[in-house]
Amino acid sequence: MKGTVQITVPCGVVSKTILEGIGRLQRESVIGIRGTIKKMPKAPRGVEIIPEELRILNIAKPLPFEMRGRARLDIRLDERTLDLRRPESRAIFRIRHATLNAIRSFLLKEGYMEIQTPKIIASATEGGAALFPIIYYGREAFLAQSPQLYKEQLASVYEKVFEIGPVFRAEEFHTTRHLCEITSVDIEEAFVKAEDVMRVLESMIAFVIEIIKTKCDYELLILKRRLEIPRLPFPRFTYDDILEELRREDIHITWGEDLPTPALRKLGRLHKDYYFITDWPTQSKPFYMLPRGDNPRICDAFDLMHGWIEIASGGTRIHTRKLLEKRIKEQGLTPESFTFHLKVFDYGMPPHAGWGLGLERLLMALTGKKNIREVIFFPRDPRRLKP
Ligand code: AMO
Repeated sequence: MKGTVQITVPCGVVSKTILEGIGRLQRESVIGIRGTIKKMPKAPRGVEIIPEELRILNIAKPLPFEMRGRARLDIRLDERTLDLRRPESRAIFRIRHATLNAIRSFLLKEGYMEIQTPKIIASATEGGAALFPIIYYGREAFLAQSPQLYKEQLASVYEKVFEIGPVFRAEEFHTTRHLCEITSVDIEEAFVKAEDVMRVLESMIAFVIEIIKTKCDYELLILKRRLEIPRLPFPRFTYDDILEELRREDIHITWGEDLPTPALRKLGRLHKDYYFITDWPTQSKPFYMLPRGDNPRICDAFDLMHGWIEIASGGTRIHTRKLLEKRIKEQGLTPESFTFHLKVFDYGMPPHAGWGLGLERLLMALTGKKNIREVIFFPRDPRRLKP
């Protein structure tokens, strides 16, 4: 049997040594018990143990917060390992474990090969401001914001690749949905377009939910969370549709801008489940997204949303060197920093597409947690570097 069980210590039945020993214990102390199991319908598991032998392995000090009460998140995070013993936290990370397993088995079944790309890199991919610089043997280097360039390169060799790994974002904001270190699930595939990888993404989400519903029913119960398997395909709206919808709600966004938080909040009230936003302005997306042949102001990029939160983004990529160099310059970056990447495009780069999904953002959607710090073991944000 696994989990919690009630131990009852009736005076006059158990020995004096056991009674004294139990009296010395604090919550969360580590003990071993040998005893008789008795039926007890009122106990949480329907049984209780009457101890005949008690072994005290380690006595805990008084705890900094009440394990079954509602402690402030920052206090819990200061004592994260202890916090993880709370049934709710434990349930979240069981779901995280099952989610990762489900993602991996889905992508393997779909024929993607698992890759690992460097996390110490030489140049930005998602915009320079959000990079952590490091000193690498006297030279400047950075922590990777995304496996973007390497996954594109490896898709030119293996056609279908995926990576599950850490990425680092030097975020300036203090929000409930941003962290500085996250786990990113990335795919990249040759000879396909955005729409093809969007189908992979939505099928993967539906598969993950199906698995969580069956394998984590106990954890969902603890979190008081009901999950529905979403219907496929997910709704698709263009960026222009969304701007128009927001305009009707009296929120006016200049064409070309990203969607600010109040607009996202409004969208979340209008669309509660999963949906895609497609056809983004080229200027609002990274340099590697493919501009439309008929209208280069728009690119073949998409975001996957859940309510007001962006879970993933991706698109069709540029696969010719000339256009890629032009876009790098237009985004204010220097092509020389990307020589190692650009030259791969000289040797036959197939058309390709892919996406990157923030595991923690998906877990917020799955667990219903409102703060991203709840769904990562040891969060890193601008204020928190420990524990
Ligand atoms: P993007 O920068 O949109 O795209 O990141 C992909 C997904 O990662 C998650 N994410 C974050 N989660 C928590 N905190 C953060 N600071 C944070 N930053 C990003 C989001 C987001 O949707 N290379 C592209 C992907 C691609 O085109 O393949 C990229 O990195 O869920």
